[in-house]
Amino acid sequence: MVYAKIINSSRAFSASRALSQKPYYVTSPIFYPNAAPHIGHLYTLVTADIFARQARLRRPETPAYFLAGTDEHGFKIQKAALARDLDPAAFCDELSAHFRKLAERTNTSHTRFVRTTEQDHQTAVEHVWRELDAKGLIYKGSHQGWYSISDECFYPESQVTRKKAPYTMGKQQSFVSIETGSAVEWMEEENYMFRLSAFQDSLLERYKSDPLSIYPPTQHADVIDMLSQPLEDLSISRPRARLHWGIPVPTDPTHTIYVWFDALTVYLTGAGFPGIKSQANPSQFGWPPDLQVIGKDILRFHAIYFPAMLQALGLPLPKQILSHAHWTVNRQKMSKSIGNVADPFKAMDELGVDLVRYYLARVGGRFKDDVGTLRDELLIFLLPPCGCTLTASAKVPALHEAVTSLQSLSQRVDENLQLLQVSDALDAIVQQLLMVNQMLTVTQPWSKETTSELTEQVYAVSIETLRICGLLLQPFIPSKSEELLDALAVPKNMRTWNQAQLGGGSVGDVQRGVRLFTLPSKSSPASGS
Ligand code: ME8
Repeated sequence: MVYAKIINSSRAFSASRALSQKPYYVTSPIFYPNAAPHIGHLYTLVTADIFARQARLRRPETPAYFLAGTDEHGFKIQKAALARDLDPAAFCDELSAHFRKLAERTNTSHTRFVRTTEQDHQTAVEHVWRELDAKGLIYKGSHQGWYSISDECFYPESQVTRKKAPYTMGKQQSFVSIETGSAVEWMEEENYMFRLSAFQDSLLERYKSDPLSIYPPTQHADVIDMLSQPLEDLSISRPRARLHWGIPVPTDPTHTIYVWFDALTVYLTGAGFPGIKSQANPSQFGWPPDLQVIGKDILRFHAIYFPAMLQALGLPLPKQILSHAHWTVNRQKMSKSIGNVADPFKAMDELGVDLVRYYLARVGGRFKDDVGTLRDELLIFLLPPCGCTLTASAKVPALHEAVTSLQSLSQRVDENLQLLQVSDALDAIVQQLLMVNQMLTVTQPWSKETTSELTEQVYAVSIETLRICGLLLQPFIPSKSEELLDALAVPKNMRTWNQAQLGGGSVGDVQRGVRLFTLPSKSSPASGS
């Protein structure tokens, strides 16, 4: 019921998005370069890329910024570098390059790839710290709790459980996070704290009043739940003696800034912060993000910590978060730390970039364990017409059905994307192609028994379908759709979203799309015999 309401309000929302003249800004999380990337990272990148590309097609005259990058500080990286006996900076240089290569190989259209070890990012983080400090929102306190190095965060007592080591009769046990299963250790130290609790009410109010701000709705509800419990202040520094790999606290070099405080600021770095604050029109650089694509594991950081930091800075909040599920192996999250990963480079070597992109976008909502089923999914396109015998009277209705559906296709794809339902958007295009395939089977334009007028219309509809689907597929499979549009001789300047309308562009010398508007009525005898 709640979701029905959301969908109803989506039209107004779409209209407001469509009218905004601000550059579009989409972000992916910045990845820990503690090990090579896996298919989960690629999924996030491809999802964000689909939105960036679609934004450019919808408003070709307005820039669309897309931030990606690597999150290079913190215990996790310090530990991983130590394990390889490498200096953390050299370690990050090597691993960050893998993530950049992944983004490039996959054809993602990011406009910035920020490494948190870059100077302009460090400047932005220091600026945020100083500003919050000046506002009295940072104080020194003694903090204790269960810290997970793998997740780089503290967990409250209620979120931790004992885990007995196998075959030790319970004599050996460790403590783990209930949510992620990651090992936690007790830490007690003096930290700088951010007054997160001061923002509890305003954030709760914000999410209650904006059901579209987090997708899916279950996660929107989770955030409301989290904000309905008492919110503790956040520890945002570690003693430098324990954590040396990070940005020093500008006012106290014996402390290192907490890696999440540092990492979340990257979204501001990517939009030109702190320079944007002094500009007359800061939104010209894209701020705030229109969409933040994240895995559900980092929802709390993006839906609570970062918006609180922004409210503290007096900056507008990101408009929407798309919090996706995880790719799993044997029901366990695919993870660099566990090592149960599927290699995206191998998948792309074997299957090609666009096939992998297609698979991720199409089945992303359903989450298979690996990419092994990809070929099966794609076989559907290669199936020959079914060859079943159909009556002549079915011919014109099949044509009508295909045309009617084609007329509303771009709107349906658009609506699904605006509702952040990527796989439904792609599915609508695939269903249209299947429908036209079926139309060809039914109308049999190659048969002598089909009138030449109907044959011509069927071919025109088929080509128009390929043109429109080619345009709409651009965000999902950019190379293959380009090949298709080139083959159809669709001019490069006629490949925008607006042109994905029936009769909205010329296809080589096939100008017959116009005739589609004068189709015979469903019951017309022109249906062929
Ligand atoms: O959390 N399935 O980095 P990270 C789907 N540096 N997506 C997955 C996935 C899986 N099994 N595993 C990872 C961090 N991802 C922080 C982020 S942002 C300021 C800092 C995707 O390398 C998913 O989007 O552990 C997840 O949120 C992201 O990779 C980050 O992974």
